[in-house]
Amino acid sequence: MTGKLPFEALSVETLATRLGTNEALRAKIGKDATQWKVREVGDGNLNLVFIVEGASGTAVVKQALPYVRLVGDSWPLPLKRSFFEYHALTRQEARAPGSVPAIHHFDEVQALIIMEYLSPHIILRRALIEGRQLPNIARDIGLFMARTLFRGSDLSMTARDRKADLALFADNVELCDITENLVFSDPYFDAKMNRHTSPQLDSLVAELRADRDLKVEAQRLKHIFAANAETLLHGDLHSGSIMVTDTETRMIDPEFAFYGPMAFDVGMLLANFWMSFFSQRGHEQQGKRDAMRAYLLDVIVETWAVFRAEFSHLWRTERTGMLYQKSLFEDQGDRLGAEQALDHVLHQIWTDLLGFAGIEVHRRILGLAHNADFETIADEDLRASCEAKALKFGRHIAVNRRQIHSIDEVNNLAALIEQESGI
Ligand code: SR1
Ligand code: MG
Repeated sequence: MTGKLPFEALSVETLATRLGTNEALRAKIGKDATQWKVREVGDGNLNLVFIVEGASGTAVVKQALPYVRLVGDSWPLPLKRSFFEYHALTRQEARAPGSVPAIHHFDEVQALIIMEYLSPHIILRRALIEGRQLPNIARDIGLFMARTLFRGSDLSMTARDRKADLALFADNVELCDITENLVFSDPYFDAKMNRHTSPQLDSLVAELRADRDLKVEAQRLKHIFAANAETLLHGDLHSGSIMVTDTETRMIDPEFAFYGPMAFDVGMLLANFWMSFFSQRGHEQQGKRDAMRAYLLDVIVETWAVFRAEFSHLWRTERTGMLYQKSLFEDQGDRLGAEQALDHVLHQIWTDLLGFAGIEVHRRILGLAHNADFETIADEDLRASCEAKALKFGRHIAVNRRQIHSIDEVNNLAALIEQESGI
């Protein structure tokens, strides 16, 4: 396939013919394309994902479609998201080596990325639904977030480089627009594509949509999301964007990458752990989930601790950007000043991440894009009960985020709400 042919979506039937001359793919999986076995495995909301197995290896071919796969061609979406995904992956690999799949080839016109086939990795969300306890995820994800968020910001980059990147990713308008609407606004009014478990949640949903404090807070968070171009975000860092084995963790799918507030990635990620926590009761028929719930709360504590520790380490050792310059602090013998500033920055991330986490929980239950943690609970009353607790929790942490001081406080609240009956 040459970059000059116009875009055409691949299919299981056409992939080998169309990519049979692609040198990068041939080198990875074998030159005889007649031997290739192709499967389409995309289960996300947006793209095609093929696994291509040849005589000497396997690779993944991910291709964007000119519309939202979840909804269909009535919702057009630019192919250029593949460009942003490719550029985000290269930056993430440079800033947090080994944390993303290796890229073998990128074709901008065909909006496709040929990348490493991760095996035996599975999607983290699926592992958590199955009740699997992965020992390394907190450390791996905490390090990934600290490294990518710190090293993509004015704390580390030269102002010129960061501004060039800011300009590059500023064009990811349509994917930001999805987040701006689906995460921050749609859940809080009767938007067309919203859905929720009904009738069980109807009265709680009406209550939340009439909740002025919550709506104002959601809009303040949207304001921060849109106006605080602090660092290159993954932009969609939920448990469906992470692949795991018992020992390995890789972040995938950064097509929503753009310059935004550090707290967004951290908040979205932790929200997905809290949602997994609230959904466990719905999966209990496959075995008691008390240990799994305890594990998830531990993962949340550890992720935040690792993030803080690594971010602090980078602050002390790699603060080469224009913000909080060493010339103002350490070089003047004022190490305490640098630590004071670090506390301010971490405190801001903490306060904002609680807000982002709260509304991420809401949008996965009230909006268009739900998650399998709750969706796979077949008993609708049980599902609604898990969702209602998560909604209550989300509301509390979003609205009270400035008054909450520790992760233990949040986890205690989650445990308390989870044990309530009659919700
Ligand atoms: C229409 S896209 C819906 C959601 O899927 C993606 O994974 C993002 O989370 C987006 O909000
Ligand atoms: Mg995705």
